[in-house]
Amino acid sequence: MTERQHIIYNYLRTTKKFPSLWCPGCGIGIFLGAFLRAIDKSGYTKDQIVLISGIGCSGRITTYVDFNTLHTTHGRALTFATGIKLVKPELKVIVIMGDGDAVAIGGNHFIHAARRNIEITAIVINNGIYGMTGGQLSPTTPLEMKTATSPFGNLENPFDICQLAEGAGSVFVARATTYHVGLMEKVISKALKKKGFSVVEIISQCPVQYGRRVGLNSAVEMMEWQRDHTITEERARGLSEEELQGKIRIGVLVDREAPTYQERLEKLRESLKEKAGAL
Ligand SMILES: Cc1ncc(C[n+]2csc(CCOP(=O)(O)OP(=O)(O)O)c2C)c(N)n1
Ligand SMILES: [Mg+2]
Repeated sequence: MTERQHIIYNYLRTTKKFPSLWCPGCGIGIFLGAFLRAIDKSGYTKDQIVLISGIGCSGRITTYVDFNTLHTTHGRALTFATGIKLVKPELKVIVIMGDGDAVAIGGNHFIHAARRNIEITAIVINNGIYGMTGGQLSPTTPLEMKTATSPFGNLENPFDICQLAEGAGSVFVARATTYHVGLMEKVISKALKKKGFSVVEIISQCPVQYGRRVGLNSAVEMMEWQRDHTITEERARGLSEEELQGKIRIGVLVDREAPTYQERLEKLRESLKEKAGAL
């Protein structure tokens, strides 16, 4: 059996669920391949993993993969994940969200999960748009871009998801694109090993709702854009602000240690037990 066949037969719910709902040229399938290869190498069994998603094209991933899965409500995937991690800390809890899901309707939960440092891997598939509902602007849509809800151009500044995660306290933050498939697999593998709240942003192409609005008329053109507008973290380190203008950093951006929520909770439990015992 080839690696590809192994991944397909082992991790996909091949009966009844396919073909997928994703449009031709969508980047989510490329992400899914890299994600499943990273899982396969991680040593976790399917039963040890809980995969949770919200609503949107990205959210559909939980329909197709054979882990313990939860397809939840828009913007609330992290809240379900938090509950599961608290009750079953031995499970590997992974959340997949779209950009709207994670930082528009779910922005509140995103920053507080990061601040809390609960051990969850949060993956945001950022296509810069609300893909599923017809191309409305999201918090990562560039300024002045015309979308279904900004026909004269977007008036709002976009978020940098990685900076937001870093500022809110994530201990691991990384970014890759669907063009950089090898890097994507590597950073997902690292995030899965991290103790604490880890965030991986995947810049992904949506040729149907995004590309055609900005003159990038195919998945290939969009991925060429990714190639030409990114710079690895290693290369970026030696460059000035001016040289970095217009470049998106990819690779591991933050990797630090901090006590997790579960560790703090365990400590509190122990100290309360001691106090109760002393009474
Ligand atoms: C509470 C609620 N509000 C709005 C919607 C409609 N809705 C479904 S998906 C979506 C946006 C999805 O965008 P994103 O999270 O970026 O995912 P994508 O489809 O781009 O992968 C919206 C607004 C909903 N399902 N639930
Ligand atoms: Mg989106």
